[in-house]
Amino acid sequence: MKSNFMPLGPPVSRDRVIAHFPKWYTPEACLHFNEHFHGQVKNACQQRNTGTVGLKVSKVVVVGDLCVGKTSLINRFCKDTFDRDYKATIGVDFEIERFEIAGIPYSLQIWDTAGQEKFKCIASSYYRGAQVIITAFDLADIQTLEHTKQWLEDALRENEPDSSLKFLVGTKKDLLSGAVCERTEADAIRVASEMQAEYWSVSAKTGENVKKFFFRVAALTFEQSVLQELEKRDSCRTQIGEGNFIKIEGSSAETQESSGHASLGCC
Ligand SMILES: Nc1nc2c(ncn2[C@@H]2O[C@H](COP(=O)(O)OP(=O)(O)OP(=O)(O)O)[C@@H](O)[C@H]2O)c(=O)[nH]1
Ligand SMILES: [Mg+2]
Repeated sequence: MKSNFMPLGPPVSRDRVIAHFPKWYTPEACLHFNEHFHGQVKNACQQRNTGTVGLKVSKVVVVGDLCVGKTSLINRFCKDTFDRDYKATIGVDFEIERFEIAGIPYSLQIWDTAGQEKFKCIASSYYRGAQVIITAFDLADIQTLEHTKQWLEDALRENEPDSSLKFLVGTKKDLLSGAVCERTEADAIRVASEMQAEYWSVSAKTGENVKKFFFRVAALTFEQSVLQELEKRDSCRTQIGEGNFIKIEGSSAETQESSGHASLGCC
């Protein structure tokens, strides 16, 4: 069954087109090593057979201590801006980013949450339904790395087990260099492995790795969405047989007609 879907809104900007699978930051803490889209995903995209994935908006939440640079990271990617002055996020905010991945439109809704304790209650009510959880810390402030496990735990509590892709991001890479940077990264990679998260170091100030990071997030999320769609379709495979009755694979001719409607409903 081919999807004849029409993407909504203006065309996707050329610098949001992802044709090749983006690479990890470090193989020591990455979600998978594949250098290409999964075979089934590639086929589905080539045949424009990705179902509702092109209409989907996947939710990404960014959490972490105050002042670690969550808003700056999002603003660098979404608006290509950087502000040296700190303006605390109050509650939550979000941006929608539209991509074209392997020829299929795909959108991320990126939620920026407040790190200040007094806003935590409001922010945490937006954690639910996150397909991606990005936990950020400041590479120049090691204490913020120590708090990342708690931030992740809080976000996971609001979501189904194993339903979210996890990323650990060290921000303000421009402030560190040499041995200090290497030592902090090594600590962060260890924490990321324990969290089963993919690790990235970025700088919102210089823009280093920011686009690469969000492309990786978008591609991994897209691939997961397509695989889930294909799996859902497989587990509920129906076909219209001769004589216009619903035929369900593996069931007898008698039960085919009686259970056909229920099965169609779940597809
Ligand atoms: N040098 C440097 N400074 C940064 C970078 N990213 C953010 N900052 C600065 O760090 C401060 C805090 O940045 P924000 O992005 O507002 O931090 P936040 O995590 O959103 O803070 P809350 O909204 O309070 O949770 C600001 O003064 C930024 O200019 C970076 O990559 N390099
Ligand atoms: Mg903020």
